[in-house]
Amino acid sequence: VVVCSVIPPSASALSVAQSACQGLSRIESLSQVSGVLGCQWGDEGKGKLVDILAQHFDIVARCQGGANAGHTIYNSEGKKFALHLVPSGILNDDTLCVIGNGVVVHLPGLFKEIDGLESSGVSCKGRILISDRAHLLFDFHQEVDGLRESELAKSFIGTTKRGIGPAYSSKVIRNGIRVCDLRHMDTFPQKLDLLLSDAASRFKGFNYSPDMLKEEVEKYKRYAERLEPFIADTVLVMNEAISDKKKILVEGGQATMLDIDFGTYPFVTSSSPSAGGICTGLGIAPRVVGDLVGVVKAYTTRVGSGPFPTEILGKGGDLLRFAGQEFGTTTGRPRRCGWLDIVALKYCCQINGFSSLNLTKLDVLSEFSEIQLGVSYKHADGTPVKSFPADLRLLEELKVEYEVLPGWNCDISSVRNYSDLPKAACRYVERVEELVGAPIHYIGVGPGRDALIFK
Ligand code: 2SA
Ligand code: GDP
Ligand code: MG
Repeated sequence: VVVCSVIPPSASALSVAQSACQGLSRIESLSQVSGVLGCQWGDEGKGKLVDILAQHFDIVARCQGGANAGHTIYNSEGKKFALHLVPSGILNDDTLCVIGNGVVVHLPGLFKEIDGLESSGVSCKGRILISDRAHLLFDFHQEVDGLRESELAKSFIGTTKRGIGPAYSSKVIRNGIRVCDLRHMDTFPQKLDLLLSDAASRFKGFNYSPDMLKEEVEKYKRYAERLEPFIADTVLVMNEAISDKKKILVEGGQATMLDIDFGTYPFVTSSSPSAGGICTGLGIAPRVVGDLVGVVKAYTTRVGSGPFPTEILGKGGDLLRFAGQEFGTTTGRPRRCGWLDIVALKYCCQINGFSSLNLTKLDVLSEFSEIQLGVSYKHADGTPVKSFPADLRLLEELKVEYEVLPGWNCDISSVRNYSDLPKAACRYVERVEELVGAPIHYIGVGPGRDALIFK
């Protein structure tokens, strides 16, 4: 329950100016190649931070995932944009947006997104480059995604059904079709036929006919023409930009706990949303990658199936979901909600080596008079669990130990200076820093561009 407003109007102008100054120096000190990565199970608010930082970077690049991502951002007039494949730098006129080789690209979706942006007044012409090495994600991959989920019945993953798993499967099994293949329409039908026949032989529910192939080939001839100005050797583009001292910001999709290697497998996505994905998905060397900012919600959400140790079931979860408006940006699905999980966050920090964190949606916790922090895990027999476990059975059985912190019962959404936050809110932020061992440099107190506190 919100009972007071914390900053007196007279203090706010000075606070905003101080915060803006501190923010600028924080942002300007980020290294030439920096990254923004998700620390939990996605939807931490990566898009918002990328949009804000993009004003100070020449290039914003996506390195993995596809249109499963949903990044919600607002421009300075408060107009909302939901991005899926287009990097969140697109609202800044001077930023070049790169879709790297590690991304799986659904062309009909990409063109729809570009058309939507253009009709909202965002010029995309000459501002988006797509790697010639990126793999194409076809409509049939999406159909197969749905068929796989049905086949899994009760153990379904809860994918976005955007065809992500099947497209990465085609890539890894080595019969995928890449963007550069669109330049050879003579061999394209044969390649697509192989993919579609494969799907038809695997799934009874997949109807494949010669007409389907013909139709798809005709569509892709048109797409190939439209895509041509966007295609680039982005490995060269990125490395030349690095030599030219241009500033590059890498935008992660999903998050470490959904990583194909480090996440709660098999309830994960099919790419590498953690630090390693930056190099493999863009073709840049590890030594050029500098600061990585981990984005972490002040609580936890997860969409889809799979383990979630700090999940709040019932009314508490509903309260968080409505307070935080926790519904999927891509699918509209209600997100599962729970308390912040320090064990998972520490594991994620180890994997990525973040230089700082962005704690988002702190404003949402204003609804709670007490806030819980999941600080450690115990086995069923009471012995401590050392780190986030791989074993799903263990994850189901373990007990989470919580620390209870007082809430602040105030609206903090208009605070712009750290020292103007209520004491209890600062205590929460500082306790998280202490437990995790990484500094929180950015604190989100609302969805808008300006709703960011620099610490
Ligand atoms: P997929 O579609 O194969 O990548 O799904 C596999 C798992 O990865 C999860 N996943 C996500 N989790 C949170 N947010 C995502 N993006 C959208 C958003 C999600 C939406 O921004 O809200 O709209 O539903 C995202 N993308 C993939 C997915 O839930 C599966 O658990
Ligand atoms: P992403 O996938 O990590 O970019 O996150 P999403 O865009 O899917 O989900 C985050 C949601 O929270 C979006 O609707 C954002 O507008 C919103 N958001 C981001 N930061 C904040 C914040 O600090 N406070 C509040 N209330 N909302 C935020
Ligand atoms: Mg999202």
